[in-house]
Amino acid sequence: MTNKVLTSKQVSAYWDDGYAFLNDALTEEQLEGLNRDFNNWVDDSRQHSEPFGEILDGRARFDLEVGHSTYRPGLRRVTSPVEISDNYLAVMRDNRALDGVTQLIGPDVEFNNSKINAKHPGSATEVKYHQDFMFQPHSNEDLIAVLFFLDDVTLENGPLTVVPGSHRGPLFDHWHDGIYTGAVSSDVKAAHLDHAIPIYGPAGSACLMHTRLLHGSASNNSDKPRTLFICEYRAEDSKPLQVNHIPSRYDGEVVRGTRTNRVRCSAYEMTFPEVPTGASFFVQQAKSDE
Ligand SMILES: O=C(O)CCC(=O)C(=O)O
Repeated sequence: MTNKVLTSKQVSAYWDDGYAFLNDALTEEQLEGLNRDFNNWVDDSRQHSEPFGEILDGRARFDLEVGHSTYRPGLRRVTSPVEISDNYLAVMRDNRALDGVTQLIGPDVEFNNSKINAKHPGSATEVKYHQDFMFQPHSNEDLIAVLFFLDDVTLENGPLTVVPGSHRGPLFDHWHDGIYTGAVSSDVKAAHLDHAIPIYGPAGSACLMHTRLLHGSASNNSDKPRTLFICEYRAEDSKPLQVNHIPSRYDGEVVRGTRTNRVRCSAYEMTFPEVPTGASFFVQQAKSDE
């Protein structure tokens, strides 16, 4: 039986607003393990000047931001950390937020993909406004991204910002002038920015986010890091319609409930995204000034 970590008020707020915030989504031991491995990867990155490592489709696993150096490492993305760390794999398979995901879209839940997004102190890295679903069309929209806070997230260190209720609105095109930018147009952004709110809280907490929710995040203007471990899950009857943009050998592993071999379809239209060739979606988002 699933632990009910979300109150019924939080469950209905999730469907109204498109997100839920959960304190203590990680145990102290889990948090320590994740941070220890991440800090080791940051240390490894000091020896590299280009994105390095390799994921299943041959792209780099570790992505570096502009200005990265031995003395000021800028490791901004680790793709699919669950494949190279027992700590990340164990958390992906079992954590308190997954109980919340199961309450929302269960009982049968599959793993979709995972990544780390890091903004080091003073990092210029920002995430342009987008909807995750536009990177990963599925037969229905019961997909949730769990964004685990590996550091305290504050208003200054580049918190996630979300537009509450936008998951109930349109799917916005992420193609502009024939280029897949992985972001909404500047007009769409401008129309929603006033409604965006920051999500912040202590290390170990998590935000559970609907796949259609419009969101982004600004650069880190503080002297503290902001690191997120992002794990995406889907209802087991939500079938992918395109290759996973973050492939891993754990794609489709049932993490709660059972395999039903059923497919459920919802009605929507969109243009297929571009299959990425760069080390992360930061490369796609850099293709436009939108
Ligand atoms: O790192 C962030 O602030 C947001 C992450 C995000 O939107 C994503 O990776 O889809």
